[in-house]
Amino acid sequence: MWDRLLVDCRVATMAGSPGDPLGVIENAAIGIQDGRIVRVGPRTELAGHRAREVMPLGGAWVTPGLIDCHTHLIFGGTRADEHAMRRAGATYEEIAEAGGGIASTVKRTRDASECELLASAAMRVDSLMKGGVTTIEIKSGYGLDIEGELRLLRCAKALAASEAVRVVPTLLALHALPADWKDRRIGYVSMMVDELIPAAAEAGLAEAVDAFCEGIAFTADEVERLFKAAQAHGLRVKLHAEQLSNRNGAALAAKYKALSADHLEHLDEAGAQAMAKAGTVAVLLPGAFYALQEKRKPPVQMLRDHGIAMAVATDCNPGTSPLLSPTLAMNMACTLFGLTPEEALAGMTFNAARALGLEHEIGTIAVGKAADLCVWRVESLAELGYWIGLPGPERRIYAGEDS
Ligand code: DI6
Ligand code: FE
Repeated sequence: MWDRLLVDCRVATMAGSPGDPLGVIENAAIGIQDGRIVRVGPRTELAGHRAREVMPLGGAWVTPGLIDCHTHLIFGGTRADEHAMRRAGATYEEIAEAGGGIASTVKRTRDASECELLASAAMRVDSLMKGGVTTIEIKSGYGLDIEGELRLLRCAKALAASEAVRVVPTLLALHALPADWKDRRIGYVSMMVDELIPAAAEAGLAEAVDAFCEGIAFTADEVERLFKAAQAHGLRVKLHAEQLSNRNGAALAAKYKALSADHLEHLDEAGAQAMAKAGTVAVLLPGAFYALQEKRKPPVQMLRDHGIAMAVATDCNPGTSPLLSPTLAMNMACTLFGLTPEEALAGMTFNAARALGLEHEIGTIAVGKAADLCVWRVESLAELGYWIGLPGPERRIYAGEDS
């Protein structure tokens, strides 16, 4: 006997075909046992099965639980003051060069106790969960020294234990050069490459390694040193690439078989070709584009032409994307970047799973996968990309349980 049987629903498995990208099953049923999906199909095919709990869903839509594959949500303080400065005309780069930006969050993060960090991060996680998220990637990157970065990864682990959500920790090892290392760039990169990566890998605190490849951050050569070390320690890589300018980050990411290259507003043809060849996912972050009031959009048609998978994420962070809603991220991906609602939903399910290297476990409704599901009281799933501020699903099921 199964634990649960969801009936009277329409299912988007997200494991469809080019002609039916949502993989729709009308009048469907989903069997759940031990937190996993054991059957999905038309109800008539599941008719003989019994379950301890039968849940009639009154014709609602069921999708995989949403996956937010790019966040930086553990940090101290906020940057609401910079939001005001930017409204008065200052640019993100100007604020960063004047000692604000990431450096100011680093200070607030260092000053915060672990308890304070966890409490404020839990509020952000809860908001994303209410929006339908069942898996969250969380990057470090506001420590900027060995202990500070490891501390953030330990916080991510603590959140994973306390919240009903899967947390995927990423070591963002090269995010910003601290002011006191200004004249010692090479030494700083060496510290992260030679000490931080081995320490994080040995402690099992990170699934992947990330960096910010940008004029105000790190060069492609510096990032390459980091990627070599990550690979030597068995960690996958991903990269903040071509956000504010083109630094050949996408091609570098592809060279190291990165799971994803993220942002990509300034991606060029060569970068796209390299990503397509390597199977690197493009993670689009409309919250940062919106908050920075950028003009240049990621080349979505170029990504489509190359068959590059597109994911969508909140980039939840205090500086460039204080975005707490996955449904708003999907709406913005449609309205600002021109994704179809189906692409936006694939971007927060199947393609987001690929961006985390977890496509065998989550991202579609299929036998053997985790029973992470959202039940949406909508007429059509196009509404997920349509409402501006849809609060979230009617039910969110994580590992087979409502939460
Ligand atoms: N790119 C971003 O958009 C964030 N980090 C990064 O590498 C910004 C983080 C911040 O401003 O605090
Ligand atoms: Fe980011």
